[in-house]
Amino acid sequence: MNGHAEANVSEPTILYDIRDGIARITLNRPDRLNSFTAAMHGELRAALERVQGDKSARVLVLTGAGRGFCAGQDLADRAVAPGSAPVDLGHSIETYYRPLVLALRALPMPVLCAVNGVAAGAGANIALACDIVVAARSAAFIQAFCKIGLVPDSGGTYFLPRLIGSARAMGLAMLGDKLSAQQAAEWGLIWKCVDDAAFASHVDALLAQLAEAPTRGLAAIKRALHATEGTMLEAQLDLERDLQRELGYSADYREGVAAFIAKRPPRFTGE
Ligand code: T3D
Repeated sequence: MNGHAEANVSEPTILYDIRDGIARITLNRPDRLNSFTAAMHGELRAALERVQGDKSARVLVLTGAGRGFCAGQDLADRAVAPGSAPVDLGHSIETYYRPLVLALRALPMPVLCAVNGVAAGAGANIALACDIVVAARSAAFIQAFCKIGLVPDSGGTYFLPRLIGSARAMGLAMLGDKLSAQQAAEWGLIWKCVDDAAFASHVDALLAQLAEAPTRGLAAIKRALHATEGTMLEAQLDLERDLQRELGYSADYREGVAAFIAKRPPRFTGE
């Protein structure tokens, strides 16, 4: 059930595009600050499967249409008014948010989140699940869950203390304050805050750089850094050895070394 009529029922809630190795996914419900409906989750999942299956994709960017990035769950997508039948939110997390976070983390390429505007609730934490987060100066991050009696989901309770420490994580999660993009960058929650006027060109430059990088090497970096969250030093050293062995056989490694020796720019193919 949707409490709001969509502005245009034929408008896709997810826009997908791939060009020059850059896959772009745009959350596209701008009038509702790109909040998630079941339909949008379905379209997003299909788009992520397209990226996964497209051998030409070497970087993914996730962003939002309009003035917001994503306001989390669409609170009007189903009836939760007092007196109505209770909703099983565990089912929603299991079906939609948990697989989404895991899919973003597992993609074997860098995932850049271009936070163009406010990121609230699950919208904030889905941004944090991406590998590199760049935010426009006018954007903000809000752990809005406490305002409606919920716990940060989509990995929020995991990412926040790891990125900014438990004191700040607890404050954000319990108070639900708006954290400016600039403060988020200063705290180490995100990679960078960029002036609005320079945001699009900055994101494009990063995407071009990532799309021309040794993709397998970047995927291995992602895997190794994620693994530190559950391993001890010895296991991590083993993983680094295994990844390095694998990458040593890659065409991009050979190209990188040959380019260095020849003092010319490398031409990586992602192989
Ligand atoms: O439920 C489950 O399945 C479990 C999973 C939960 C995950 C979650 O994400 S729970 C948290 C849900 N999100 C929120 O609680 C955030 C709600 N939104 C806000 O607090 C504010 O909209 C913002 C702080 C994000 C932005 O404020 P502002 O003043 O810039 O914009 P606005 O005027 O509030 O919003 C613009 C429109 O978008 C407005 O509609 P209107 O008045 O123009 O018709 C507003 O109602 C709508 N909107 C914004 N967020 C949501 C939303 N509509 C539905 N659901 C939303 N989350």
